[in-house]
Amino acid sequence: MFDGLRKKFQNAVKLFSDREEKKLEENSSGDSVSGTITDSESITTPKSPNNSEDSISGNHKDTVSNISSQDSEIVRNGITSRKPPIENAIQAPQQEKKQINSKVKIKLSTKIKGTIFNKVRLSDSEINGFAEDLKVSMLESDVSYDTTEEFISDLKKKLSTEINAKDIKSALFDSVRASLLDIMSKAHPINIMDGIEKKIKEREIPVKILFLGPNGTGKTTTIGKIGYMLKSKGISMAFSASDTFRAAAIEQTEHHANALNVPVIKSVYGADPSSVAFDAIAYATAHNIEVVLIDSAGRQETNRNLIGEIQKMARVIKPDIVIYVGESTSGNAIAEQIREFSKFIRIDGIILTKLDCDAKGGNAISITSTTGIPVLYFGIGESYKDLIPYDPKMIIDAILPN
Ligand SMILES: Nc1nc2c(ncn2[C@@H]2O[C@H](COP(=O)(O)OP(=O)(O)OP(=O)(O)O)[C@@H](O)[C@H]2O)c(=O)[nH]1
Ligand SMILES: [Mg+2]
Repeated sequence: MFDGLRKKFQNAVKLFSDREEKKLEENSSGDSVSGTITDSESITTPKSPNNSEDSISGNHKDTVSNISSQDSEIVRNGITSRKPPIENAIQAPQQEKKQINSKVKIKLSTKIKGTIFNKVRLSDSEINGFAEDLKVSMLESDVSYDTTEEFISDLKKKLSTEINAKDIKSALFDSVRASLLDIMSKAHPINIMDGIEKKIKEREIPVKILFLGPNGTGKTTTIGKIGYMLKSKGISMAFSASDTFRAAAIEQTEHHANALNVPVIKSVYGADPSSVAFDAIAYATAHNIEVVLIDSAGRQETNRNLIGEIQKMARVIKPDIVIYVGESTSGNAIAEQIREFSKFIRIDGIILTKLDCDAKGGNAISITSTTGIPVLYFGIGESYKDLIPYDPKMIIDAILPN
């Protein structure tokens, strides 16, 4: 899980922080100890009128008055002159190249000050470069465009303050973590188990939970997993085999019901799914059963007939919780699918399945902020125990381990 994101985030942070720390190291060593220009480095100096080497001082200063702050001062025989950038040597008239082996005193830059005061402020271009690297990594990992943009602008704000010069990597990790947490905590989180237990306590039973989503995303398997979870809490339930459309769908629901020793209410293929759900609720009411888990056939958001059918189901049974089951491997398409579905039917929460098969994992980050609907659980395998609660901190720790 999250392998793609982990590698990309860590590479981006490591590359950038190594580069910055190296720059700082070089600059700070230049601050305290004079460096040496090697014999191979050539320095351009103006030719003095009397050809005396010592007279380079005054004339040269005029010639190079506009060189950048990156340039170095050359201290030679007690006289200070300037060293233009090696690749950008100023070609003044009557200059000659000389091989000089002399001491170099590197100028105090912001970064050297950073090493003195343990604080450093990254420049806008440095922040933009880092942000751009992360942005590409996120988009490649299926994080949605809008979420990526939002994350990047939040991160830039966080990075534009002073950060610890001694440990740039940790400072970057902390900022990235904080921005990720902001993004992932967008939709108000709901804990459906708490909600179910509260309703049971108040005797508002049966609690009706409808599962819907595109074909093959894992709806029926997830009903088995939620059933397993409810069972471990001692909560009674019935299953409604309301996928009367796909071959073997009824038997599949029955299989899970038998495995968990739960009653299943079913009909024949082609029967009205709403009436099967209605019967299941009546059965639960009659038997004091606390929860009804209602399956439905897979459907695409573009199929108006099947969307009409699920709307009817919602009208008839008035579910307490509607759960959209989508697979994380769908990439960016999933956010659009959910948005389309929610135009027709209220969706209270999302379960993102097959995260174990998703090499990228970006949906886990962006789905909540993109849709505004909370993710409830992740499906991480095919067995009953392979359902874990949505926990932004857990995801962040997986992507950016301490
Ligand atoms: N690896 C993995 N496989 C899963 C997960 N959830 C479901 N599956 C598998 O996905 C396949 C489809 O699961 P179903 O539960 O039948 O999906 P569905 O949405 O009910 O399918 P339809 O009713 O045909 O729309 C099955 O082989 C499941 O075992 C998961 O989290 N991880
Ligand atoms: Mg199914």
